[in-house]
Amino acid sequence: AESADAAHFDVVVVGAGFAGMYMLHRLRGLGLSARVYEQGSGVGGTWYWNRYPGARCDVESMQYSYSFSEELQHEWNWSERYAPQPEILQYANHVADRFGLRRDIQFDTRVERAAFDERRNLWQVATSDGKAVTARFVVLATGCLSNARKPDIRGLDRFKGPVYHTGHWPHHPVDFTGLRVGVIGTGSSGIQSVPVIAEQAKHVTVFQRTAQFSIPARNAKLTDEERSWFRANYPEIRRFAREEAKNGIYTELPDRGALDDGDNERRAKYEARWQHGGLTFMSVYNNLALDQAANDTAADFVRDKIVEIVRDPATAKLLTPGSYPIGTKRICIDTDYFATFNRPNVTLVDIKADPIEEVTATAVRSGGNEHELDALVLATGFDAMTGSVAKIDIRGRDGQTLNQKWAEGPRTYLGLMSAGFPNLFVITGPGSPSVLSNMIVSIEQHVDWISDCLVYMRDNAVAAIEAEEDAESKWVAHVNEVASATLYPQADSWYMGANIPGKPRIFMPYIGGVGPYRQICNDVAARGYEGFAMTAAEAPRKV
Ligand code: NA7
Repeated sequence: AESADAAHFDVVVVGAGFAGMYMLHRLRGLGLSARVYEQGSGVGGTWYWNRYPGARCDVESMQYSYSFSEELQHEWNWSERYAPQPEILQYANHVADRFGLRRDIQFDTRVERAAFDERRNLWQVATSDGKAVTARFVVLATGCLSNARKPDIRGLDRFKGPVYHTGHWPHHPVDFTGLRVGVIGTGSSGIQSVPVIAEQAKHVTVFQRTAQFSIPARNAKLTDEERSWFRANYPEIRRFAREEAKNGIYTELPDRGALDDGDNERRAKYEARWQHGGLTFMSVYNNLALDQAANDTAADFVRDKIVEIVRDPATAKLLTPGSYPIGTKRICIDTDYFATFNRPNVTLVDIKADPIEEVTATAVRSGGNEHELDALVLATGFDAMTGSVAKIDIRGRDGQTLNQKWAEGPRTYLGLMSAGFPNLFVITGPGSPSVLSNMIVSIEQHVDWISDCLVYMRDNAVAAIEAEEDAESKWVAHVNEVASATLYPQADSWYMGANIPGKPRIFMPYIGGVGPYRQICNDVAARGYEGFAMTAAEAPRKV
């Protein structure tokens, strides 16, 4: 509490989502002073902003939760297999209260500028409340999917009715009863919200640019038995998620490729996972992300399901994805998405064939057709992974900005630091498994690594740590090389920055797997932070 008014902190953390909260908790444990700045009025990050109808995590609740506190994981009762957004936000608030985090978090405040003072090895941080503080370290816990992007659609500002973005949903309840609602975008957010909105609205018009693959969630209430099973098995489940799972999720690891099985056997396996529901559909086989022919078998299975579910053949055809390998855009997890198009009050509009020409005061016009609407929902996604960082004016050595440095795409060493920006850490940054993993597993790993690094620096009287250019270049090359051995770069995905006009096309996350990645990070630390340059603190002068 004392440090609240001080102008200097050991660490400034940007963002009070799951990354910022755990970082703060660890810093406290190390006896370091910290201030967290959060632009929202509460904790939770992406779960604070994404309040759209039907919002859920696509990782199961019992796994999408912190593991750092035994008590926490035993006392919190998740109600459903996939927690709805309000419950995840409640959990974030519970964590903030339980660990007394709020007293070091300043809400409603953006970090606008951070400049490194090379002479003093200090960051000067300016915030939106007009104040300035200094800190030895800055940690960017700014999140990967929290920077909602408003699309450049002509006339959008002229629309008379309300316009909502799924990623920036109002705090008050939105009632669509009796309204004609247009939803633009069919990624996870569109796919989760359309069925819920369709139950309430008079009519829903879905504007689809790219048809997406989606797997049923099979959401259900969690039973006491299920919760107990998880709790009893948590040590192994968490260990597996950290060390063995590619994506930080406890599941069976496939030992066969899709083409190793005959047609019937393969179909039966896909069917079993389809019935089970959720993300593990993509780990039926070990080569779905690697081999086009293998991938086709999974894609065809899902295509057949869509045709089975959707009654109108023309609509079914439009909803059938064809332009990219399954899984290379993030797979969607839905509840009744495809079946929703059997409702009489839901219409699908193909804006690939007939792009939106403009929005008028009362309609969206595409292909010369006016679709009359009372409200618009933009489910158009995020400037992912780098968008929130890019909004901050970050200046490292020689006044170079991070945006200048990342103009051709983000460059990091291990996703943790960028050369030329000493004492600046990123949590789940580009170049780390991040969005290809269970985010909480990756967050905990980064926060623990950074915490250990700070202890090392303290014990060894190190004033500044910085990624070396050479190590960074090698890491960037490695990240690219691993990605290009997969089918992922084939899709126009937000992983590739392809959803933002003008954004460099680079596969941003590290696809080598959370287990191997953790090992690499641990090895680097064990070798005295290999690839990082350390500046010694000046020895105290003798008097
Ligand atoms: P996504 O996955 O980026 O989806 C955005 C959707 O909006 C997608 O269907 C886009 O079509 C569409 N889109 C984007 N811009 C436009 C414009 N200008 N006009 C028409 N349609 C557009 O975002 P989500 O919020 O659904 O999900 C993001 C992640 O959050 C998700 O993967 C989970 O990890 C959680 P496109 O496919 O680009 O043709």
